[in-house]
Amino acid sequence: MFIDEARIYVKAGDGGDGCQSFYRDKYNRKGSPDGGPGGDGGDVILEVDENVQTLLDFQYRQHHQAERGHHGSSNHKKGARGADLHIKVPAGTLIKDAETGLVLRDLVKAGDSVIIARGGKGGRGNSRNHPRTFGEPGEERTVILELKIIADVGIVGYPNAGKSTLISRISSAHPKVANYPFTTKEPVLGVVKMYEDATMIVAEIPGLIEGAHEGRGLGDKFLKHVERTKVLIHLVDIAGCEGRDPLQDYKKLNYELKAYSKELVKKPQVIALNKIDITSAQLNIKRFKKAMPRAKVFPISAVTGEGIKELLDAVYRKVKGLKIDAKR
Ligand SMILES: Nc1nc2c(ncn2[C@@H]2O[C@H](COP(=O)(O)OP(=O)(O)OP(=O)(O)O)[C@@H](O)[C@H]2O)c(=O)[nH]1
Ligand SMILES: [Mg+2]
Repeated sequence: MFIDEARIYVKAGDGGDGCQSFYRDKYNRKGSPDGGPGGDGGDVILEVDENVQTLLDFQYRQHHQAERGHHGSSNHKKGARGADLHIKVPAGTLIKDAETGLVLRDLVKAGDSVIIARGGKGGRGNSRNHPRTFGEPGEERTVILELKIIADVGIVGYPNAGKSTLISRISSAHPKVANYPFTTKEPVLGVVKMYEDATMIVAEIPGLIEGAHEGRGLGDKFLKHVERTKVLIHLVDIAGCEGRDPLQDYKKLNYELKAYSKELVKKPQVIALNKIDITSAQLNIKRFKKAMPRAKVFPISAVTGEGIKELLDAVYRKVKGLKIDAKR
């Protein structure tokens, strides 16, 4: 279970100003007041959309503003109301006030919605008894959105195996990629679009090394996330860039999973042999296949993209509970 969190600033539309105007003609030189009222500002509404699954998009857009009301005009004409702003969030989003931390609403299911900032009232137009007034400001506030997510797929593998490179390539997430271990220190979530509306949520699980279950490296604190995923992509640096033996990496990591929980190691795994663009990979692929003749493996390059489509198809089929093709 991951907690996806976003902090957004919302501002409802200001009310439009009332109009100051006098109707004059040759019989009415002094003029009679005919200023129209301003329109109300639009509200900001949070609503559940079933097609939205994470709060990732809010990392790129934090400011959200509804349209202001239009100003009134002469001949008592009222300004148009500002359009409401509908912000789409996933089902299960908890909305908290950023200042007080109080829960404002829990949007549980499709169709749930809440107005989190009300538009300002439009001003009044001038009349015989009143001067015109200005529109009121729309409400503004900062809210925290919180969502509990269960990832469909966990990417596990030794540090530097290319987990961040892979998740950047296949999903909307863009964690830092660097040629040293432990670049990623927290799990990273990404949404993979398969086709049309079909998506799966993938998580990079960082920091697993030999001895992780005893607290080495970043320890076992992220393994609890893996327990809730349906399928694992076990990513192996098949080029052996770190000077280790890829086959040993694979075995040791499985041992860590098992040491943490016997159930975890039984989870369906799809084995991806990464970095096949490096020459040393070819020999290691042969060795790997020879040592594990019954395992279906997917040679890939997270950098060039080779083999990734086949990998994702197989993972997606497993997620959906279908069997992958007969082994190669
Ligand atoms: N040649 C080649 N290099 C790769 C490939 N995938 C990843 N790399 C490189 O391997 C290094 C580590 O990649 P990351 O994606 O940061 O690996 P990671 O598993 O997320 O590593 P940590 O987060 O540090 O545990 C980077 O220098 C990448 O450019 C690949 O398919 N081919
Ligand atoms: Mg990483």
